[in-house]
Amino acid sequence: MRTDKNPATTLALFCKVVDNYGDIGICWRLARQLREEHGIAVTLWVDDLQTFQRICAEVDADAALQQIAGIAVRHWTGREGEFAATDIADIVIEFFGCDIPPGYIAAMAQCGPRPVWLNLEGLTAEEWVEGCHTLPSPHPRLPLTKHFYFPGFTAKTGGLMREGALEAQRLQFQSDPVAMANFLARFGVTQEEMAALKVSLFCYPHAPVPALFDAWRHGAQPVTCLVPEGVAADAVQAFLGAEAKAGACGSSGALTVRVLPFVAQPDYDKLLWACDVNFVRGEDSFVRAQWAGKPFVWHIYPQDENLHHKKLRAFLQRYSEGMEGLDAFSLRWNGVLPAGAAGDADWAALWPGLHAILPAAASRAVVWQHQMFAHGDLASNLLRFAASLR
Ligand code: TRH
Repeated sequence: MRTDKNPATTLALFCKVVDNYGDIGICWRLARQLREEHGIAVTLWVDDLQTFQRICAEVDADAALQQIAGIAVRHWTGREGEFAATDIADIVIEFFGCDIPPGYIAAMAQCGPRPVWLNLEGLTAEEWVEGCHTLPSPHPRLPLTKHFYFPGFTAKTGGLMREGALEAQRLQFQSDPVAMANFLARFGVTQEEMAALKVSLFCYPHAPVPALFDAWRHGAQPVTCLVPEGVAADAVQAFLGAEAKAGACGSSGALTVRVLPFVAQPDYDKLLWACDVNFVRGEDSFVRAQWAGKPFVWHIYPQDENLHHKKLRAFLQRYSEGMEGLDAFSLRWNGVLPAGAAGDADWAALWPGLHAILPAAASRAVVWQHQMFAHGDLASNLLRFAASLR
């Protein structure tokens, strides 16, 4: 294989958009970083171009093949297709076990040398990940071995995705109040709203948003909640008494809710950097909130048999370090009842509990960030592992 510094290295990344934006959000970010920072010629295979378009406006939802930011984007239409060995990339990544076409796998077996084949898994803070990271999985019939690759929060995992220039960009933005004010003003945020506690809100529809709005409304501190269009739409609509479309805004008591457009990924980072507290969800926004160096609350993607409760607790165990206000709030935000608890959560107490520890959470966010920096970044770690297999 050519080295990861060699622009001729080719990589195919297969992404199946199961639900929401996270899968394509992660794959698109990874593809760009591999191309821009490592000179890899990336082909991104995506089955749902319409969802892709929401986070990247340049996407043509009808194109079988298109070039965006130096990346070949192919519409992945199914399991059919015949491929020759010359079609196969040096590194083949299937995101989250998305089952690449059998014809592609058959052609991989014809290659000499064989491509590196990785299954890039989802992020979890659970300990078992360390034992499974980089494990081989030989193909039952063909002379091919796939390896599992896990992102994670420890040195025994692949780390977290982070662009090389991200931290410098963030620090520059956050040290420039005019740039931050101009950014927020683009969405109609007024000076008065900027002076309040600024909260970005990205969560799944089942989050107890109405109860939180009530707590904010009756709280002592003014809160400006910036919510992307389509997020918590019912609760936002009920609060505004009007359709929750971008540009809509309303106030009641101490709370102002403003609906933003769903912005492109780089602007979403700026939103996180400009807010005082970020509510994030899934995987990618959850990681971006960690790079923002600000307090955040995670709404985890729900899984069967409440598997996500375990994952949430595993993360909080690593992260929340004595911040009971964050633990209590996060568990209730995710519908996890603390042992012995029953009935409705008391949001009028949970919010002040979180609010009181925000200074501690801000300090923790910075310490955590530096701990995570020490593990390098996922794209570089992954390429180093791929090179070691050849
Ligand atoms: O969209 P999500 O809920 O994705 C989830 C998770 O990835 C989960 O692990 C997966 O299994 C499930 O989908 C099927 O949340 P996530 O991961 O935060 O992805 C959102 C993406 O959208 C992220 O890349 C940030 C981006 N985004 C924008 O670009 N602009 C915006 O305005 C907002 C709110 C988000």
